[in-house]
Amino acid sequence: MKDIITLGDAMIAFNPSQTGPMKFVNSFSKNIGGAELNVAIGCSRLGLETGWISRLGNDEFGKYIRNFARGEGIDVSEVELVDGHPTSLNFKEIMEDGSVRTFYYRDNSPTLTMKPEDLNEEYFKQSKVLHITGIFPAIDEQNLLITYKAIELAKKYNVKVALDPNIRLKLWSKERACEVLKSFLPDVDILLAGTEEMEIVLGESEPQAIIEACQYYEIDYIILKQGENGAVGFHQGEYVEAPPVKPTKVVDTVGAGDGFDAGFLYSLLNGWNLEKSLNFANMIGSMVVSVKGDNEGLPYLEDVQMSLGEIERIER
Ligand code: KDG
Repeated sequence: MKDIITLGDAMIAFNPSQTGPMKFVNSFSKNIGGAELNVAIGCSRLGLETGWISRLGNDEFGKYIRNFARGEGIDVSEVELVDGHPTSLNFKEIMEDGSVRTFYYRDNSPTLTMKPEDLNEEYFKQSKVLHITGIFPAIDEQNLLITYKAIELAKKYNVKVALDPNIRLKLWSKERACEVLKSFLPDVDILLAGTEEMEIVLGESEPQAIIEACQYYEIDYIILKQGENGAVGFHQGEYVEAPPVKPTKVVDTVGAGDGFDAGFLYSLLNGWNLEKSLNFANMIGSMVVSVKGDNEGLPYLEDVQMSLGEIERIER
């Protein structure tokens, strides 16, 4: 049985060895990115059983990513290496203040070789949560059809659907993102969204107004990530505001939302209340931003417990 399964494209993420405009950066380190894979890594490090559905290029980078995911304890039996589509890439630019720009090289993503009928029904039957984001369907219309099929299978087998809109305007327009993400909402059980993303989807910018609008879609958990302002959540009439956790240092904000998602999904599967879940997820988000890389800062369970002061840190 899997706790969480995810569906998405992953990339080799080239991180600059220095801050400043990318055109003047001379060396990059080879890392791995991909929002859905990041969530699977985060969940796996916390101790959940995870699975990732994807396609990678049948090349050195594809093999590297698959091995990495496998090494993180993620089930990769639904990840195939395909010919004719090189593994996707992205290059990051990080400025002194920690702000980031990403440059994608993924027009020919290996996931374009997938079809809705490639989804393995058995995989869904044996899972508790399907985590999807707006990135995979933004890559191509075919990926959108695969996402709809994944949702259909999740509903068929009573698998909870978690959605992080993860709106990437380099991949689609605001109008298209709004249209597609709205079409998912009636089937979403757990919404893990940035407040500003919901402004694009629902036209509301205040948490209370967003929550009200989401109730129309009968979303069980409505969670709004507010970055340095913490998070708010709504579940069965209970509204909780969770304060932010100040990171030791902001080095790289990419992946913080994925870390938050992993923390929240872990909490949920452990039956924790909303307040404890939000605080735990916020802590992970703040831990991720203090490490360079999309998933390098994702903590193991004991790291979070130490940061929350629940267990003692023994240095030597
Ligand atoms: O959420 C982090 C992701 O944005 C990053 O790992 C790369 O998937 C990625 C994307 O499409 O930007």
